[in-house]
Amino acid sequence: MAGPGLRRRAVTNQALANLFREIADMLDILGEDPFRALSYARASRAIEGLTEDVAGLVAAGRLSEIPGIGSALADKIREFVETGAVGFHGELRARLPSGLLDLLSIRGLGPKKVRVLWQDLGIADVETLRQAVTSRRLRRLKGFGEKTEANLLRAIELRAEGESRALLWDARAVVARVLDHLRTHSPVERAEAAGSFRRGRETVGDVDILAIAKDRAAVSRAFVSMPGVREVVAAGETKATVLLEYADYVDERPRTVQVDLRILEARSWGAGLQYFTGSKDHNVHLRGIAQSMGLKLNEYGVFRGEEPVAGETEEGVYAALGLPWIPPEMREDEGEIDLAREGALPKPLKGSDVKGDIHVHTDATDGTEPLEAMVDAARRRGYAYVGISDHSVSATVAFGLTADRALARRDPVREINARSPGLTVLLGTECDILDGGAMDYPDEALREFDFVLASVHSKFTLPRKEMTARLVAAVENPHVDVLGHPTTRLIGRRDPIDVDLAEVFAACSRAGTAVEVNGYPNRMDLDGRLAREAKKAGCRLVLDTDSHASAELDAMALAVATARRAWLTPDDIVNAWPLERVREFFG
Ligand code: DGT
Ligand code: CA
Ligand code: CA
Ligand code: ZN
Repeated sequence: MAGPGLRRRAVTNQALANLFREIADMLDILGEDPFRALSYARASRAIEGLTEDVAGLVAAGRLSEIPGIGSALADKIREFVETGAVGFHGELRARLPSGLLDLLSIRGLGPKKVRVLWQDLGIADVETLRQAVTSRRLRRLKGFGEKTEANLLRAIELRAEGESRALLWDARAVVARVLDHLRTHSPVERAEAAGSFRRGRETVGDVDILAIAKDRAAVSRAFVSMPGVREVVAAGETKATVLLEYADYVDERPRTVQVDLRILEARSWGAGLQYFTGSKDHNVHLRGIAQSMGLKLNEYGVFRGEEPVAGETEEGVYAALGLPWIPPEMREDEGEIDLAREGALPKPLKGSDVKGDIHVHTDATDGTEPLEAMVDAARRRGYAYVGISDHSVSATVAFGLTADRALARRDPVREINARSPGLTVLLGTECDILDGGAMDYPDEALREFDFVLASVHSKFTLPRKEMTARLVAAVENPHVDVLGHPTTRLIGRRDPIDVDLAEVFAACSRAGTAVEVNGYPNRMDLDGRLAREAKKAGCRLVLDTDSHASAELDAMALAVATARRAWLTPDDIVNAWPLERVREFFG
């Protein structure tokens, strides 16, 4: 599992960039010298874009190579590298109410607006802001209006959703930490994660861990004394609950997630795993089936009267109900039980069915590692091919490439392919879909790439009709092979665009354009339900990671979980095919 630890260099630079960004914001909120704020904001961006460790630059006395870093800022950087903090940052922080900076995490609020809210209405945290919005007190302020109020309310709700659930990617890291701790520091005989995590939901409310052990008290003790436990909510012999600290992968903010541990009897392991995996609706349906067979189903087993019929294994529990084992990702009571009874469950996709990843960024645009490093990482995963898809020119925030510069990479790609058999590098592009549905590169350029991934990165608020026409036009372009992250939602941050996906899927199906399941931690776009719709509409799908660093190639596991939630089979998925068939599909 890739965690922040695997990209240490980026973390240190990112932490300093975040700190400078916060200094700039605080200077603006306090209404101090705007030029000073600007220089911190610039420095923050410069540090974020560095490909070298800032600590290394300090050690080598090379700070002056960073553009826009004068001697005052250089002092602050050295202070940060030496002490892990910047005193000036603390001084500013002390001048502001403690919850005020949280307002900046609400979409649509920048430092200037936060200053007005604070100075004119005394709003200093998210809750008071919510109250002010619902009692319509903001619309009287200069620069705010009814529309702003409505947008802010939605942004506050989104943030609350994001705060209350952990990303599946972060939950994976938490589960790995917990299981590893229990296995190395307690006499646990068996331990697995259940709940929404095991079902592969894109976010999880809490993490459910199940265990078997003879010495239960020892396991429970080890659990509540794990590193990172912020609070012990309950500590019993069969059940314990803690709040565990972790850092959100995407914004690196410190967060907590609840973790439940239940210690089961070996004879109930399968029944407990089945019960605590859920979903609740799936379980209710199963209990109905059990009753109709004169059986009782609960977390301890399947019983006829007092007589246990099954419970030790999950397979046994399903078999006792006349069913084959159902993959956890399908357990949402959306028809899977009937299919299972008919023996018609789709064969679930395995991670090893995936033969390549074709949404990968490099440091030529907004990735953090060079082409060679990303290719090596793909090779280590055993892929047959990897598609490089850096941004097109319109994506200026992502350092988009001109068509010439993007196509100039044909030579290094050819060279890598010539000297390394086994893995084939495909040169693609993640080309922006412009407002009207035209592509950011001309057709003459698009036809030169091995594949074209078309994505929306701007103008997210077009009205539904225009947005639908925009996407339909893009997927109908004969050079476009894949529609990237079709809804553009960012979990906890940006709602999906308003678009008639049925119409877009129909167009993809007609045009032979595949649809992406993007596994990037806060995208998960399409989700399982929409990916199933796409399949029903006759579309092929592509499972991608949108990696910006080699450790993020692990996000393929999230795309695979989503594909299983969508009941997809290898034949539906372009990058589960051998290279020759993929090339044919891309034409
Ligand atoms: P989450 O944590 O909100 O992302 O979703 P889950 O599904 O992990 O829900 P959670 O942690 O409350 O419970 C884990 C599983 O335990 C749930 O999926 C099904 C089972 N479960 C919990 N409460 C009930 C219940 O009242 N009835 C039934 N049938 N199952 C339950
Ligand atoms: Ca849960
Ligand atoms: Ca739970
Ligand atoms: Zn993108």
